[in-house]
Amino acid sequence: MYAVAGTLGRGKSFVDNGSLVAPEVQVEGAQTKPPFYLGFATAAPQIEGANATDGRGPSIWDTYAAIPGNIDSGDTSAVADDFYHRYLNDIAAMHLLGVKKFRMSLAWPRILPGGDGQVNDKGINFYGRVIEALLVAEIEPHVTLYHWDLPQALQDRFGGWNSDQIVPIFAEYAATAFKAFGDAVVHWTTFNEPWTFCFLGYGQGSGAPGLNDKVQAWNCVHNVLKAHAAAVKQFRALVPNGKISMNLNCDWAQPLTASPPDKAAAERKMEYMLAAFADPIFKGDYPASVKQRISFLPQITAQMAADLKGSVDYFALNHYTSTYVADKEGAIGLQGPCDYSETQVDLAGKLIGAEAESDWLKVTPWGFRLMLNWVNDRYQPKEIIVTENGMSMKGEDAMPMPQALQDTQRVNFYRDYIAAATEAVTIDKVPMTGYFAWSLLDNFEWGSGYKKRFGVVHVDFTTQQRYYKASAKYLVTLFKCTLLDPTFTYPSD
Ligand code: GBH
Repeated sequence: MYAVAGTLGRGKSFVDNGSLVAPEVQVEGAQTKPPFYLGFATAAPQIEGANATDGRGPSIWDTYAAIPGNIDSGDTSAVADDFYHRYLNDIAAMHLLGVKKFRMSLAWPRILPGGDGQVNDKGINFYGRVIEALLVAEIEPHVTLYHWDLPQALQDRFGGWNSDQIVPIFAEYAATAFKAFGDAVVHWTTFNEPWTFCFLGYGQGSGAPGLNDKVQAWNCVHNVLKAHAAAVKQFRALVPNGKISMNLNCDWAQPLTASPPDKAAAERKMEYMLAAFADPIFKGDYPASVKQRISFLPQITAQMAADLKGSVDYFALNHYTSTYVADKEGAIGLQGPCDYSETQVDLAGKLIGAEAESDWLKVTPWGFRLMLNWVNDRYQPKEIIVTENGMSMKGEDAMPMPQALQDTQRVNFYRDYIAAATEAVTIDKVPMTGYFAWSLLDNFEWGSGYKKRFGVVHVDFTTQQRYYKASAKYLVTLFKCTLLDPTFTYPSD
């Protein structure tokens, strides 16, 4: 392990400024530098491990993962990538690759083990060290406050995101983080993918806290919006020069046929998945399609609308895939009565795109361009940053090492999605400025455990050794990062 973070980038031990040569990467197609920057995205509960170390409290994902049957192969996040102990090596590796942006999340249960009250100095200290190492390595941290790891105590006390008691408590946690790291970090987000944690966690039970209640899911949406506004109020006072947003995920909804009802259904699906969050923020109310169908939807008051106005400085979009959507009267979906059905096959029985390892993910780069345009047309944001995009390569976990490292399907995925986004920027004039690949490392992929690999760096979970995949080389070459180590040997302990 590099002993002194302060020498990263300036130390003599591993930086050879005389050999900034890009490696050969065998890829067909465009090699022009994209018109947006590259970063790598991660999340605390998927990489850190050390769940009981230095005073971290339990999270709802610890509890959920401990229940047999919830996670494939009975995996848990207890060790994950051991980033808690190996962060310097992983940061050094990014530095060698010439990577300039890194998206990470803070674990709320590390900073406030019980959710509120007593701050855990060791948690603050850990993130202080990570952020300092990133800055010394000339990598800008983009920090997410909440990537699904609610302190268990808050779920137990009042039902977590189902209750508006969470609002001031989240704002207190946010203020703690802003005070600690606000002068070092410019780019922040409050929440990662509230659609996912509200509807899968509270509405369907396929994520923590494992509840199956649509009313709670929509309460979660509402309380997340309120908590976001309350946190941003703190942010404006404490980090006046920072930029903040909320990471929203959306699949592109392609009408199954060209019929007007199917087109309207596809639009409704986008409204349910994305506009349910973005409309309140940008327009002050839930979309009409949602309000008409969800009888128990909480109301956005004039005060809440005013608090949400101007509460994001850039649009943070997570995007992976597309589905076909058809009109279907009386349909009940994840979010309640939604009057549409979704499928990944067309009328001829053909898949919408090539399969990945994750069932939900089909390779549809054309949908990315349409998705970016939909966001731009509806909200006209000043700036869009794509905060996640990536794939689990089909069959990767079962492949022998050399084959797994030659991850051609992932390289082609990145090539084609980045080309689609480039067209959105250069031809359609979408103001997308940044692109974060999900993910730096193979990691704890929630209910799928460790077997669905999204990293551009392979992690051997037995030894914790890391190995670059071809996709890491491809991305840094495409973006013409200034390579400090053209041989790409991972920094060792
Ligand atoms: C992101 O979610 C997450 O932010 C990240 O933590 C995660 O590791 C990464 O993507 C890769 O999955 O199983 O049919 O119910 C992406 C959006 C939304 C995709 C929920 C999977 C589950 C579909 N996710 N979806 S299903």
